[in-house]
Amino acid sequence: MSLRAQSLRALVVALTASVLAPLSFGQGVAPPDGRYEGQRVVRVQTPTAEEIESMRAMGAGLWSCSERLGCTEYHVDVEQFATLQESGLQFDVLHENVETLIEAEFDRQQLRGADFYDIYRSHFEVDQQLATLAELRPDLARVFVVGSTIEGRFVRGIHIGRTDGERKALLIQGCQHAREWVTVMATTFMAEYIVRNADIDQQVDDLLNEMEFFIIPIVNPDGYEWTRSGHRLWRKNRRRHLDFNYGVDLNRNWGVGWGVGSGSSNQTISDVFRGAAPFSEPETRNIRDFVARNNLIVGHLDVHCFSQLVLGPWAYKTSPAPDADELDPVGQGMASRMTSEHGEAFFYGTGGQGIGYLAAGVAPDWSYGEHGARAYTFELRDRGQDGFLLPANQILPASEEALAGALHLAENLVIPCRADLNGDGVVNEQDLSIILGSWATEQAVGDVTRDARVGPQDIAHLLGTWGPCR
Ligand code: 0X9
Ligand code: ZN
Repeated sequence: MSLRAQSLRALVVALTASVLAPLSFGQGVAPPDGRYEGQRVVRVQTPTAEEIESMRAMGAGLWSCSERLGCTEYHVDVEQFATLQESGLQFDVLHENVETLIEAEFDRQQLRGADFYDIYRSHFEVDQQLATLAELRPDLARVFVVGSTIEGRFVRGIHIGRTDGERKALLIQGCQHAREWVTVMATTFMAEYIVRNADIDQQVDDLLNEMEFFIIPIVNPDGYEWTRSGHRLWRKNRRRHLDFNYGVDLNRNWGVGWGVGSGSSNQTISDVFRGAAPFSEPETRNIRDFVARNNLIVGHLDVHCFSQLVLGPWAYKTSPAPDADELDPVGQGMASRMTSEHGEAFFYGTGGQGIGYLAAGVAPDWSYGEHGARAYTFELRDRGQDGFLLPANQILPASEEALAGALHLAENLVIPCRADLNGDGVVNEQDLSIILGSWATEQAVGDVTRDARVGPQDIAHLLGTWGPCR
């Protein structure tokens, strides 16, 4: 090869490598590099703001999702631990070494031939899994691209719905926060369960007659792959700021409640940095535009971890949502369905109460405030023991809990319309006469309560949902 051809080839190789570099096709997790060596996880008694302030002054890293009055978990290095010991604050050590937890996670990730849900999967593997599901049931499922990220990755989702007409839809998304690995698996699991059980599980089969699902397992693939390459506790996306800090908290970047009060930060270094403006980030903008194009989205589930909570609007203020009467019982119902799954307790609350702090500019506040969607946050397992480093053998039970909650929401999205028997968008006397007719002739069409008979209970249901059907 001539010298010129050689250097041309080198140039092409270098260019290709630099274009591909930010895109990860890999499947593995980077081996632990000692970055978290010697860090302890401690649960500190924080009965007043004073203790929280001392921990801040120490520079301790937050392990729990937020600082709470009562107790708060932190990860502290050796020096901070020594300061803590001398401080007189009350605390327990939950883990002696964060690095050991990350090593254990890494070891498990090496399992070969593991079932998909036995280990945490890469962005690439999740996309492959969605494609496999779509191939399995082309009549029911297709992969869609929501848009791309700052580093040029595609954000993909799966649309599950029968093709014989349009129906109301539930949007489910995971992994706005990079380190919340179990949310990637749980949302993929939901998609898989719905696709594979469409004709087997009666509840799913019935639901698909009435609605569709859009499931986006990884809203923040740049951040997710960053956590898989060694920065395990990274939360934000990977925007580079002019001051060389990185990242916007995508769940502070949505357009309702953005920047209000103390529920986010204007400091680029903060883990809850809200971005320069609402929807400054492609990851949130893409979903905003996607929802605007799909006016049938009436429910929205934003899946996070950890704390075992279901949270309803509002997150940015303490006042009750205008539809709290309707939203709260459904939220309670989800929490109790999730609890029943494996006996792990889940609780329902709204921003101020449930989680103990206000969060401004979160996704469900936007979809509820802007579109009237029934919108909730899930905080999956656990309650702080392993936190974001949830052992992979809990992926399946955590996913089953998430699925149970999501199906309960889905049920409740369609219930108000079950009595709209002629499908004209309003429950009225015409539907009543259909029920009366089917009661007389013993036809199933009037069985809006799905109890295998037509009777007064169906009329009561119809009267309860009288009027325009959401
Ligand atoms: O702070 C957040 O964005 C969420 N918690 S997390 O630990 N996963 O980061 C909670 C959002 C709060 N949402 C509501 N209160 N609805
Ligand atoms: Zn989160």
